[in-house]
Amino acid sequence: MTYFPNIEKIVYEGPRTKNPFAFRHYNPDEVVAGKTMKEHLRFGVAYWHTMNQDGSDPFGKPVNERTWFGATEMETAKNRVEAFFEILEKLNVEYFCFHDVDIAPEGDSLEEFYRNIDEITDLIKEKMDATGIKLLWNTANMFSHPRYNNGAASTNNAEVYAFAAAQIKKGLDISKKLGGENYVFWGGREGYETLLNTDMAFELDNVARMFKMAVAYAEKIGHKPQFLIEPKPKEPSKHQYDFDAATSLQFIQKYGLEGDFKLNLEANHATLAGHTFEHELTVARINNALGSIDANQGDMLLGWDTDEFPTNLYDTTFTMLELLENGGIAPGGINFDAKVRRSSFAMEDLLLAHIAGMDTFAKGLKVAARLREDRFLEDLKADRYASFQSELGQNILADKEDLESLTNYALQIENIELKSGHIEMVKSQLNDYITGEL
Ligand code: XLS
Ligand code: NI
Ligand code: NI
Repeated sequence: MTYFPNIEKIVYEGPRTKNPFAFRHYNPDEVVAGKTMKEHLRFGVAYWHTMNQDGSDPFGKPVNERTWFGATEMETAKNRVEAFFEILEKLNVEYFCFHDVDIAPEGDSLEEFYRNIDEITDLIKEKMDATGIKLLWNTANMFSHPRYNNGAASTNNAEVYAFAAAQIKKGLDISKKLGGENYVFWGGREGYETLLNTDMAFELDNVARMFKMAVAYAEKIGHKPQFLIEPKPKEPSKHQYDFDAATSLQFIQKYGLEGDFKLNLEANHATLAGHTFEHELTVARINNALGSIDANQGDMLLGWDTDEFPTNLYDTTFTMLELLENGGIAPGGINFDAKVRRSSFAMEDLLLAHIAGMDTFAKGLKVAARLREDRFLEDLKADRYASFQSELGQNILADKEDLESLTNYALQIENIELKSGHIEMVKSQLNDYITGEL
């Protein structure tokens, strides 16, 4: 049984191909900046957007044409595994990510949920063994069920806290079973609606307590994935605790979680927080916390997490510059946390949309590599900070100066010469790199 009978495995055909089911830039084994594109990009497909998303929105019913629905929820769940691995293989993608509820029906009790998860992960494991496709990360969905109305690890209800723990425990068990390389915590309901009834310190202590329990359990079962916190400022909660990279890092540092936790950064979450994605990536990188990426893009005219497939070349170029500067993203990857638009409802759009995202990242990688080869930004920055190469600058950097010595120096200065940044010219030159003229 195949769900995409008319689509062959997608291969690289170069930018001039007219075949929509071909890569125009992503050539997995091509070496760029010392590594193959495949090694650089470590693409992953998100189960939830690809297999579970029905195209409905707050104003409209489901529209997506999907052929994997069966007579029971479990039958559908099994069909989805088949179809999912067909997509991964046809896209030549090596990694995938999922929430517990994406793969298996929750049933009427925790025991039933566990049984369903066991059965489906057996199937997933078979597929992984047969194809060599690997689990980038999994996570527990602790935001959709009504019990999580007031949060999961930050809940006001101790029994809900216990339920969240049970989902995380199972999440780590299946991470071990499937050899997951990372484990993600995105706190969709970990936040508050109003401070009138919220004890923020109490809730944050409890979130950290839960994370420490997760680390302890991973150690106990002898399977420790890289733990990742995924920041997002809001939505669904009005205010989410893991607001952005800087806030999440402060949390990690306050509770001494640096050794086990890094960040999973999502482009659309960055813009919701009022940052560019490259800002978030830089904040994580300079704090040794750049763990993995949820690749998507938002729409500046819409104020929510629209999770569009990344097609903006400037964004992917800046992202790849950061990833190269970081020395790579492994054991993280580039997970397409992205969904097809409501008007892209056909089955084949699932492949076309991923091809678009993969090509945009591949092209971004090539541009970023060229920029680095030419030392375009390095030279720009070296020139901008050149005054720190002077005797005065070197003394400051060597911590040889103090307020008094600097005051003595300042008193001798007759005229400070400032240099123009010529930033418009820089941006125009960057255009030439992107269009391939440079
Ligand atoms: C939602 C998040 C979510 C996480 C995984 O906005 O991006 O999909 O990536 O729970
Ligand atoms: Ni995400
Ligand atoms: Ni998101």
